Amino acid sequence: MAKVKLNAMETNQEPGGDFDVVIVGAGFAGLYMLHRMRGLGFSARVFEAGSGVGGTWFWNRYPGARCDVESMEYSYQFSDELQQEWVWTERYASQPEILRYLNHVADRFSLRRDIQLNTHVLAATFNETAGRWTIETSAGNRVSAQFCVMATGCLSSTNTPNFKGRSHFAGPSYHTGNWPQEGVDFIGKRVGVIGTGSSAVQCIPLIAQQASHLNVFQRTPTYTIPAHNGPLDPEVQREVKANYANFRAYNKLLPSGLNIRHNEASALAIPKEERQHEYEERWAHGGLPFLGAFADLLFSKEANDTAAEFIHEKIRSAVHDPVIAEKLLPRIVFGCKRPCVDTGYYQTFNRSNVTLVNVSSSPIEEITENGLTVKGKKYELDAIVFATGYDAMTGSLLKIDIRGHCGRSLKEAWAEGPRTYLGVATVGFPNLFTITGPGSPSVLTNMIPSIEQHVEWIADCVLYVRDHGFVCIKPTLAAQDAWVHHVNSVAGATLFPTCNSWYLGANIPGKSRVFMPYLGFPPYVQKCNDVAAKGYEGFVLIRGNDGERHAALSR
Ligand code: NA7
Repeated sequence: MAKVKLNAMETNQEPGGDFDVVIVGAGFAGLYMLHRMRGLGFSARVFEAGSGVGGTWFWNRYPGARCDVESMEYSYQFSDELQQEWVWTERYASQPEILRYLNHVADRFSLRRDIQLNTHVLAATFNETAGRWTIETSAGNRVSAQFCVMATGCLSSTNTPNFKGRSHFAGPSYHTGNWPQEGVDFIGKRVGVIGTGSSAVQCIPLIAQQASHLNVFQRTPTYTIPAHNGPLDPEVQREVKANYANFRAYNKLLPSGLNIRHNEASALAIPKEERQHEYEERWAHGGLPFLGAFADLLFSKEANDTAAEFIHEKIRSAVHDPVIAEKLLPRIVFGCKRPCVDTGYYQTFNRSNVTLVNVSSSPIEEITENGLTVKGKKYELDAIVFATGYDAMTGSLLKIDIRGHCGRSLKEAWAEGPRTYLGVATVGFPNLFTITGPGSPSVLTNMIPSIEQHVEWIADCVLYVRDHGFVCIKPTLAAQDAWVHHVNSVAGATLFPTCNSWYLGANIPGKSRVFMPYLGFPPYVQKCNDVAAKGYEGFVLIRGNDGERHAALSR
């Protein structure tokens, strides 16, 4: 930590400046974007809200925070030296280990000198006459940039529901996505965890070990697959590293960019025993590869039911009390919310100090000074943990007052749900790019290759603009409309829209219900490559003097 603080002090804090590129966020996306832009000779400045680099992995320090993608995959591949030298210690890396990795990356590529920490970007305004963005920050910066890249993350704007009486609670409360750096001691405390998504599933088993009593307030039971985490076998690591380029290239051809073996068979086309065998093998292997058990799990409700039933049986056998087990059974389509990956989640409900409280039919009524009430019953608590998720994919973007063509805000442009071309650009916002934005595969993939693909595509695009004498690039309405239509029709053919997931924005009251990510990493990459190869098909490229540019941008 001392080192991070020192580097923060060393960071350039000039209030003004003109840059080729301003990048918002210093997580996986922002760090690589900076490295790439600098490598191409562009001047760049990164603004980061946190007091250190790391993004998601800086903020999510709750007990048990861990990646659900295996360590050998969840890392950058742009530098072979980097991927060869870094040694992962566990099959699934913990938050502290990933944060150490990102700090190593920041140091190894001397990134810190262009990163300003402790700085929220408040506004980004496009000036049509100058053809440049003006970026204003909480630290008083007012800088200009030809290009603005939003590397703000898909799950970084926390959602704390506005429960009645929330501010009356006398004890400490925490959101998993904004956890105190110094950690939290729950020993001897009566703790309430609200939510049973991925963050809750990771922290509940560990908080239960400390708390005198833990109440888990569950609205929707979740599917979770055991991680079977453990030390990473050095031999496995050596083998992957010996063939890293091929391993990475192979994974990129898989639907989620993840090293999941996809069974092409239908769950319904084989005898029950064979199906059970496949599920058992996947359960024993652990983690997200369970999703690849059969080709039709996300397309046929009948096929999906077979997976749901299998997991129901696993829950029944893990949880001793049949009444509690029944309450834990998820009734939604398996996979329509991202499945969790756990260590001892269901077993935690066998502990005598853990109570599962159903808040589905009777929601939390009120938070009081000493706890909260459900159905008139009072739960006394010393601490509350909000594991209540995020305003995903659009939340962090819309918190910034982004104004493009004619001063129109992104909030207005996306009032009916986000609309982008390829998830990287939006009509009316020239020279603005979003890394893993809505309309791109992002959260349905291994995020790191998705981020790298976007960073490289954006960097190539900026280079093309510069080298061909253009000054601005913006998507056409026709290209954007066609892409949005395509994203929706692909999602519409699946079971994804059947449940109230954050993929659909359904967890945020008032948010438009639109399926935000694009399903299918390889076709997406192909489409992006084609667009670039055709001279940025679907974009308008603008050159010329101030007057011509202004006229072109105003159209
Ligand atoms: P998630 O997956 O969005 O989970 C949030 C949880 O909080 C979920 O169980 C919600 O229930 C629950 N929630 C939200 N609002 C309420 C209210 N008002 N009352 C009761 N319960 C509520 O967020 P996570 O942080 O766990 O995981 C996010 C992603 O990070 C995850 O998908 C992985 O990709 C990594 P609901 O299901 O909405 O009924």
